[in-house]
Amino acid sequence: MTGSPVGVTGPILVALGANLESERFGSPRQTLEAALREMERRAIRVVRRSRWYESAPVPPSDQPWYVNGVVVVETGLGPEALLAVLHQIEAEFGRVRAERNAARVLDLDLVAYGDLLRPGPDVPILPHPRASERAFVLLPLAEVVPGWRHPATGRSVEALIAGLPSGQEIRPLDDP
Ligand code: PH2
Ligand code: MG
Ligand code: MG
Repeated sequence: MTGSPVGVTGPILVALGANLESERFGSPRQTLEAALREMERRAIRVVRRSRWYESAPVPPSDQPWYVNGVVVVETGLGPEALLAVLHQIEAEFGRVRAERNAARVLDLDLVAYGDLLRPGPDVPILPHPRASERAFVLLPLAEVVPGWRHPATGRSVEALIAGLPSGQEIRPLDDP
């Protein structure tokens, strides 16, 4: 992939999610659109984007449904720097870090940084450890990179989707 640091092949994938209104940006979908513009402003080029999806909270709860999407980006930033910028954008957008899976105005997750494998625990695990179990990541991912293979397991995104347990409710939103 052009624009990525030397030695890394395969797409850099960022998953976006939101399920709370933002005072500054409005609905979750408007917030996600604004977040994409902010990424561009910070030299994270969005080269492909999925449709937006609405999805029930995972695990099931009485939180509002989420809006989710996945984009392919190109950037000269390495994984640490990219994550740092994504976290800065979340903070700028008013994200309050509460417990895991809490409702949020903006979530920007680095799903994969090309074929890079990082085991943790001292660095964030790559690919994102929960992405392969989540319909709200896999369905939009299959749209932007059909045939994508998990760099650790070699399983295709289509196979991962086929293996999802039933019950994760998700549907594409109409185009604007
Ligand atoms: N994000 C979570 C937890 N649960 N559920 C949906 N539907 N969409 C999300 O983006 C999401 C979630 C933690 O980041
Ligand atoms: Mg997340
Ligand atoms: Mg996150």
